Amino acid sequence: TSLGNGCLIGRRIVCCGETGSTNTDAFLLAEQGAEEGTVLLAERQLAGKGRLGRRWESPTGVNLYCSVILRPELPPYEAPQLTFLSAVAVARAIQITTGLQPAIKWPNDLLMNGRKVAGLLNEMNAETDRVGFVILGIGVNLNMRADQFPADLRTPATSLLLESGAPVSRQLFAVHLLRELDREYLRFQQEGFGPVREEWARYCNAFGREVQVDVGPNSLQGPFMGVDHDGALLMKLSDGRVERILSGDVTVI
Ligand code: BT5
Repeated sequence: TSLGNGCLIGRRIVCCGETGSTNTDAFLLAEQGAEEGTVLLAERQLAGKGRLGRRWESPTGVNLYCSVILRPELPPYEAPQLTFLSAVAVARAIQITTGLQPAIKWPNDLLMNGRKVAGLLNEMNAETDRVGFVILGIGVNLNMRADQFPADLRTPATSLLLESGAPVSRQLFAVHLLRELDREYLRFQQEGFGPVREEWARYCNAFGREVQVDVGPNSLQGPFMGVDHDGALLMKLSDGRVERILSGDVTVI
């Protein structure tokens, strides 16, 4: 299938019933030369991946598991900009399909009422000075019921069904998501990171607010100032210095 309408993203869509991880499949396809804009969708993932070796719960038929192959002309350190781009596209697709506004939690979570409804996992293949390809991995809990979450995720996680009370069509959600991704990617190529960063800030749950960031055993507090060109979180410390944080856990206080 293909999304048509001259879109780059979704000009080829590969759907499968069951797979290990759509990101792993997309990575292999990209290595074999699959064109930019190729999208993989699965009904179910047996080994859905989160970051840092974590697991992404991927039950059959109820959610969206999607990976998109991009070949941007970017230096590798700027590739994280695409995570912000996909976060904005997912936020918009959620807003269009449910009428509810999600919040983006740096760096890669989408929340509704403080609970995680979607996660992003971007993987890249890069040489030293340029990106070969990036896989945008997107998991959105659409129609997952409370009893389909493992017990430890029932409080921290949610789905669009649980938040809005109405089921969301997977096809419709996918169409909106791919359209928004396409639009944002085109604008990103023409205008750079600026507009994505601005849009991201509108959805961010912490922008300008006092946050605590836990980095390993250390914890820092201060106002969340924004994100840098490489995706680093910028926060102002009490001595006025601006600290760049590349990975950590953010809590709004
Ligand atoms: C993520 O990792 O949030 C990235 C998730 C990316 C999933 C997509 S699905 C399509 C593509 N193919 C893949 O194999 N992956 C991508 P992270 O920030 O590390 O969050 C993982 C943590 O979120 C887990 O340790 C759980 O605590 C929680 N979690 C797991 N499954 C969840 C779910 N379905 N909904 C909400 N939270 C979940």
